[in-house]
Amino acid sequence: MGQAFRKLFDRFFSPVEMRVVMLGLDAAGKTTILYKLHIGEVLSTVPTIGFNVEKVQYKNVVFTVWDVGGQEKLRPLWRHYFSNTDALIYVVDSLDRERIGKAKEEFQAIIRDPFMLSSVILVFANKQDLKGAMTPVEVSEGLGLYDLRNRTWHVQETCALSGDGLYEGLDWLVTALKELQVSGRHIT
Ligand code: G3D
Ligand code: MG
Repeated sequence: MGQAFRKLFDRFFSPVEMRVVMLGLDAAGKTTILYKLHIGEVLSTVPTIGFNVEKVQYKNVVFTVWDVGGQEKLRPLWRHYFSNTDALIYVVDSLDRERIGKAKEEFQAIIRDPFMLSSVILVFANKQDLKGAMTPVEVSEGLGLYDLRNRTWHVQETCALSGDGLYEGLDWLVTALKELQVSGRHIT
């Protein structure tokens, strides 16, 4: 996984830093994904602002990761991490039907943030190995993706434990980012 991932991002290489934020409710699988990618040492910090941020960098690509949900008061502080975000990866626990409404609420707040308006959106419908998991279509409906206008998005089925789907999702992301850069829509 790590090697394939590095090859993928080498293809994308640009001297400009690329910022990816990976968000989702707690227990969605974000930390598992970060480690599964094997792209570097995961640095975990608990800033004084009160939420735990994980960070990993591979060449010009910086991933920052944190849990969302139940922290409306902290939202204004996210801005610090949102500025110049090229891509959002939103991770959903596909088995957690009870909290898909909460996942949607947080997701919609994030993508409407002015700093997020130009970022492409990759959704990982995670935990597909579990019986009863929501399908990608159900996750898309659950998050309200079909109602989005003028946004580039994609839902990828994943199993973070095995790594299934992670590479395919990131491959889509790299291609989408390249297209945006070529079309000049992308502001860095
Ligand atoms: P988070 O960082 O989004 O909070 P974690 O989520 O990466 O900590 O994962 C939460 C739990 O879900 C972990 O279990 C992890 O092993 C499990 N998990 C993550 N991805 C998958 C998946 O694709 N399939 C299955 N079956 N489980 C997954 P524990 O037991 O360690 O809390
Ligand atoms: Mg975590």
